[in-house]
Amino acid sequence: TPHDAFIAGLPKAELHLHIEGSLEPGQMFAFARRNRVDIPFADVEAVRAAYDFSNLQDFLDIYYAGAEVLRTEEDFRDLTTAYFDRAAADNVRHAEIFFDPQTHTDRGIPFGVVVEGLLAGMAEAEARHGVTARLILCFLRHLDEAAAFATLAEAEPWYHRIAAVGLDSSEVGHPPAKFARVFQAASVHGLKRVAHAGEEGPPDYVREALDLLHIDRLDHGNRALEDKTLVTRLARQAMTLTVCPLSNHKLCVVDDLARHPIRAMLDHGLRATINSDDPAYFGGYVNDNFRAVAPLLDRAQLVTLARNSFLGSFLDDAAVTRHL
Ligand code: ES4
Ligand code: ZN
Repeated sequence: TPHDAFIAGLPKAELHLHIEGSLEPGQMFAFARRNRVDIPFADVEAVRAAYDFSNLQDFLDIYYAGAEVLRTEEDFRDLTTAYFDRAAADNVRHAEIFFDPQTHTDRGIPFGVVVEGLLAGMAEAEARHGVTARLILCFLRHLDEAAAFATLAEAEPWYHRIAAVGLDSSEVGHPPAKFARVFQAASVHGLKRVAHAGEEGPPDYVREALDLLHIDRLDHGNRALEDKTLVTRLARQAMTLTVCPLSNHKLCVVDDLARHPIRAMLDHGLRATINSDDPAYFGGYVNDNFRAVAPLLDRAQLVTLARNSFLGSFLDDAAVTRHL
C-alpha cells in the first residue's frame, strides 16, 4: 500500500504489548524442547491453525496455555530480546511492556525469575538497538482482589523498576471497581496506573477506570465511543488510548478493519495510539497494525498517531521532547 514506507520510517513508541503475547509459535516449540514441557500441538502450522478466535476468552485460553513453556530467567530474557529485535525493525524507539506475573507465580515460577529475566532482556535491547523500555505489572482481573494484593506485595523489591500497574484478562464480569483498593495502594508506592477497559466491557467500565482506578492511560477504550459524554471527557483530559487494530479484528471487537473506529477516535479529538497487543497471536507487530488502518487515514493522521505514542508514554518531558 502507498503508506508502507512512510509508516516504516516513523519513529514510534509501543504502549500496549503483552510480552507473553509476543511468544511466536517457533519460540514456543524451542522453549518447550529446552524445558522438556509437552505442548498440545504437532507443529507450527497446527499452532497457527488454533489461532482462530471468536472473542477475548477464546484467545485467553490459548494464550495462558502457551505461556506454560516459559520457565526460566533465560526464557523471559530471550522472549524480551526477540520482541525488541522485531520492534526495533519497525522503528519502535520506546516500549512499555505488560507482564502477567500471576500467570507464572501460580505455576510455581518465582516473581523474581520473571522480572529479572524481563529486565535483562530490556537492558540487552537498549544496548543492541538504543530502544528504551518500561515495565507494567498487570493484575489478572478474573482472579480476586486478595491475589492482586499478594502480587503487589511480591513486587515490592522491584517497585523502582516498574513504571505502572495494569489490569487485563477477562473483562466482562470483572469491573475496575473490584481493584480500586489495589490500585490505590499501588499509587501510594509511586506506580502509575493503566487498565484495559471498553474492549468487550461497557462504557461504564471505562468510567470506573477513570473514577475509581484513577488511570493515567486507557487500554483499548473502543466502547467509550458509545457514550458521547465519556468521549468528551476523555478528549478534554487528553487521555491516551492504546488502540490495537489487529487485536480488535481477531477478537471480533471490530467486524471489519475497513470500519475500524480509529478515524472516528481522532476526529473526536481523542489521543489515540496504535499498538500490537499480542502480536504473535493476532498476526502482526506495530507497523502491521498501522498498515491495517492506513487506508482510513491520511499522512498527517499517521504522524499524529506516532506522535501521540510518545506524548502518552511514561517518559519524562525531556525525553518525550527529544523523540518528537
Ligand atoms: C489481552 Cl487483548 C487482551 N485483553 C485482555 N487481556 C489480555 N491479556 C493479553 N491480551
Ligand atoms: Zn491488551
